[in-house]
Amino acid sequence: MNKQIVILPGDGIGKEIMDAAVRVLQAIAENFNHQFTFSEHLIGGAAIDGEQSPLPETTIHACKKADAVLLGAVGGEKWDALPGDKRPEKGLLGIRKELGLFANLRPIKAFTPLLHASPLKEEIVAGSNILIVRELTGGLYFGEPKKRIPEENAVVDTLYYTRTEIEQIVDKAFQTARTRKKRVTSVDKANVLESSRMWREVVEEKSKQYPDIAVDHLLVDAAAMKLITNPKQFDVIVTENMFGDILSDEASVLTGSLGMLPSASVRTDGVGLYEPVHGSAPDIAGKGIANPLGMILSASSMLRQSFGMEQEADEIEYAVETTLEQGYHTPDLSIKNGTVVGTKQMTEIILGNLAT
Ligand code: GGG
Repeated sequence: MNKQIVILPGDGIGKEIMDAAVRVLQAIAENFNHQFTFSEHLIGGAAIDGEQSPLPETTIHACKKADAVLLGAVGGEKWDALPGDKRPEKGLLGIRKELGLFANLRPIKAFTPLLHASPLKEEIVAGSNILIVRELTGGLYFGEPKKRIPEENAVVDTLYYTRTEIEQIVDKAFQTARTRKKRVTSVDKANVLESSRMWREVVEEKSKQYPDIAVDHLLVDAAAMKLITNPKQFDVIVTENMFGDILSDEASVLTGSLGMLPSASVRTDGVGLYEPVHGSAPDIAGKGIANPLGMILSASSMLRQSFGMEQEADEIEYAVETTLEQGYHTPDLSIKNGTVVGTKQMTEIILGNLAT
């Protein structure tokens, strides 16, 4: 197959981890006789420096024409003083909106060799396998007004959702649950927020169309507690934009490191965007020690979800798992009697573990 892939390395460790993912994809292309063409574009702080905009038109145009988009990470101290609408993060939010990517799928799987890497007890973590379905183009991140009000020395952000937006993400969660253990937990704050009360109504209504799926509701505070005390109770979690962002970082504790988590941002059809959950980690950028696994697993998710390449995706996941079983890990993780390696060495070992 011929596929055009746009790569947006972004900032901080973005370039290092993107190099790792591209090398793995090139090896897969060779092994399976595919042709992947990569075209690199600017986003985030790198785009502010190069093009005076966190999301240049050329980047939007290239992403819309591509078969899939891979993104590293955005942000960094250098751009922290900029106003909200000019910051690197605006580029990330903007490209999700431009591409209509309303669903962000964040799988959280506890790999057996990493059970000791989690600060939680092994019996709590072992066997956890959760998918957080985060709404991605609405809520507090996008609602207007969103501004400072100098005359009142005050500030406002708006949590706005249309019923249609809630329906489409809830549908996505139910449909995805059909491919898993058929359990959906909807997370909200319905005891306080009007938006959450509508969210709950929609989940109840939609659940009638999916009688094969078990549904329950949890308040976000309770969900945060249960994620680290009884994670095995969860299969699919569906929630609004900000709750999903926070809960998935918390859930990364189950895997041993935020660097392990991949994500897929998708819509009903068309181009998807794949990126690790973590940010640009400026403190370790350029040191060659970033964990490339969240990025590599995002590339594997791209092969599976955008290109239907199941065997190719399985092969990458197998190579990642084998590498961890062999005890290799970056410094953010720990494995009993393991070997600490840098980003490039980790990538070489994964390449060596791909079947040829
Ligand atoms: N790879 C993800 C990334 O760069 N995250 C930084 C960030 O700004 N995240 C906000 C979000 O995911 O909504």
